[in-house]
Amino acid sequence: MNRIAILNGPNLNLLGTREPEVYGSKSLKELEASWVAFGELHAVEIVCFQSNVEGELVDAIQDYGFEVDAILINPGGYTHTSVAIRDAIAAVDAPVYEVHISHPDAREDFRKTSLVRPVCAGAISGLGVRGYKAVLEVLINVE
Ligand code: CA2
Repeated sequence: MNRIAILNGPNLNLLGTREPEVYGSKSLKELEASWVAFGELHAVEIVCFQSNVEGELVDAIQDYGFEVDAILINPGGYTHTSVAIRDAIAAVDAPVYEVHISHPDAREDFRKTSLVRPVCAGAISGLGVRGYKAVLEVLINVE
């Protein structure tokens, strides 16, 4: 595992500003810096990208999906709606892991369907923002 991309979708740029009981108190910038530093400790390059725009996430999946060894993606609200993001995940070589901070299955009914999960290699939810690093630990095979 030499290079991993972490992609975050709509509204995740607001992390740390509202609803800390659901989404934690750290900003996305702080979290991204901690993931990059964790990768550096283990000689793995971590690249991070966030967009509120569906097509930009599709572009990022296509761009990184043939370059990196794995992708972590939190598609935010697009998880439940985006055929385009699902199709992009299915089209690339890199295994893609779905990450959610909250546990959408235990929330509103409209969050109970994930269009991306069937084409992902794995998924984690409900463990707060620590879920991202938990996936990194498994992929890099360290704690
Ligand atoms: O639990 C997750 O990670 C979600 O992907 C978060 C999405 C939601 O639509 C999904 O159903 C589950 C929403 C992200 C909103 O992020 C905010 C962060 C801070 C303040 C307000 C919103």
